[in-house]
Amino acid sequence: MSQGKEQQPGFGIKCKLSQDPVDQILASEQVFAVVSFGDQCVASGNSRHLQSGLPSINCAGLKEVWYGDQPVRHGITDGCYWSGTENLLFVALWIQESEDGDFSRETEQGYDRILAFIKSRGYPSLIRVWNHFADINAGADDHERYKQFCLGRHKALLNAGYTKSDYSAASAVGHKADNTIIYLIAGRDPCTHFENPRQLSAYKYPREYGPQSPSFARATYCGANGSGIVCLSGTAAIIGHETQNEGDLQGQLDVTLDNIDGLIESIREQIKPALPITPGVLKVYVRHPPQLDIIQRRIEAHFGKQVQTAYLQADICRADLLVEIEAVCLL
Ligand code: 3EB
Repeated sequence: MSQGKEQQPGFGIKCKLSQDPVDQILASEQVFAVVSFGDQCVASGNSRHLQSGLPSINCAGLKEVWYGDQPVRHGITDGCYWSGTENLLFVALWIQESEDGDFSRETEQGYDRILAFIKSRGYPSLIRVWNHFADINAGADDHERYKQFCLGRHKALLNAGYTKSDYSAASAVGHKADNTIIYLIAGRDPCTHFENPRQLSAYKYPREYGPQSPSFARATYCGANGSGIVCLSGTAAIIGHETQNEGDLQGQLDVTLDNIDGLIESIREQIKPALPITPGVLKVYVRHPPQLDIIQRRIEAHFGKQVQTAYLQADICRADLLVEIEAVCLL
């Protein structure tokens, strides 16, 4: 692939972890958003500062920062906290649950709103979506909140005209805070989504996992001329559609890391970049914080200590999963 081609402006999106103060980070006009890791899941007065409700286990004041390559415009419209460049739009939305509300319906309404917003602004293409809410494993059988979430998300995607081929990389993990947050990156132009050869597509999961299979892709590539980013979805110890190594942390890490390697290799074969695809930032969702040491040792041995990694306390969407890993890869 030839290098040094004129890149379309606005695809120079980057993700980094930082412990700098929020105000200092936001002093840059090229910052789309700062996501603070902590136990609050709330909007702040600033459209570019998000609190996701997931605490870092080992690093106080850690933040995820998304940068563009030109100044962003930003604001708050219809409950959507947004920032954008010519090609990319970053949007966050919080949903306040009512006491006796229907979580599936509330999810659908939140998604309806955020999808309508990205469409109206001219950025209909989903690149990466994060979903965090409380008590993800609460509720029996089909009433489990993750399953209710999957129903609501899917209805809204359907309402807005999105089908399987439009599904993007995503994560859905639980926090212990009050509100639901949905945040996403959307693009003006279509991007490329990938599945994992080791896993059944989530949208094809059989009925035993709930009334509505989860609507997401295993990875999304957004860029041009072989540059850009590849976002890997939250990845766990699932082969085909089945959880592997229940109750066995090392065994789950083995499968999860193999899944990530297999996914990256499959993407590389398909987009054939001149350079390898390497994780630049990892987020590791840890169900039991006392297991951090084992997990961290394993991740550092696999990816190297230089890869920026956030270890976050979170409940994984299947009660039998202990750990889930997502990545933003650079080309
Ligand atoms: C899995 O592979 C684990 O519902 O958006 C991973 C990433 C998972 C995203 C989602 C769920 C989601 O099925 C769970």
